[in-house]
Amino acid sequence: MTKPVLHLGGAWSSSWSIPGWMVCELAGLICEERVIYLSRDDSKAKLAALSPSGRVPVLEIDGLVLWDTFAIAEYLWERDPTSAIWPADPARRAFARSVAAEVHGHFDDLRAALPMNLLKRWPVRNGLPSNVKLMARPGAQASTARLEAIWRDCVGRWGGPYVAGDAWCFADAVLAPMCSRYITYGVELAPDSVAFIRASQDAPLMRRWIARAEAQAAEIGRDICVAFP
Ligand SMILES: N[C@@H](CCC(=O)N[C@@H](CS)C(=O)NCC(=O)O)C(=O)O
Repeated sequence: MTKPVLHLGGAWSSSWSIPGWMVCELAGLICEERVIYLSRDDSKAKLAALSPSGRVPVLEIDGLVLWDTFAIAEYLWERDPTSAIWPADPARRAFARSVAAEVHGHFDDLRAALPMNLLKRWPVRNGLPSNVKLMARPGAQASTARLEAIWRDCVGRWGGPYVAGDAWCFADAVLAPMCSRYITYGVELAPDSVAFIRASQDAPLMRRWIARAEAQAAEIGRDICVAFP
């Protein structure tokens, strides 16, 4: 059987590559990983050649091309419904799916206001706008308030530290890049939000992903990584 191929962007800035990679890990899928750095002259052509949407992550598996993180998650879950992608308990699973679907389908304003960069720390250098200005961008405050309500609901219902209790699932993988933004830009949040974010960024899969970003920075140059996006 042909080995599945997972196409990813640069680890420090490709936010959707995080759940794309993590869901393969949660499924225990052994696959070949290929990285396309998204800011290069030939990036668009490379993406167009492999992805119908021109975006990553993309998983080639069983003769199929899957080009969206949610589609990848559900396909791998159907292959093995005992995997850790979703909680085993139906109520937790329904809740986790609701969180993942909301975060997957919305929050474009926040993604634009606070671009993900796992290696950058605010302030990086003089001349960049302050995080106060970033948080004044359209929708940033309202989206942050909604995320804080989601995190509070997760911990209130299931006891934390993750979305549906103490087992990391796909919903945590979808939230992880959102959580990282508040660390990157040093945005002050309520103590319970800080605790949720800290648990998310300290989770074993996230630590492995951040280590990958560090390794890419060592190879490409940290200055280049913190300058993009
Ligand atoms: N809804 C898609 C979003 C994928 C997406 O937007 N990927 C970004 C990278 S994080 C991308 O490939 N952008 C193309 C580019 O920057 O040229 C998913 O869930 O996979």
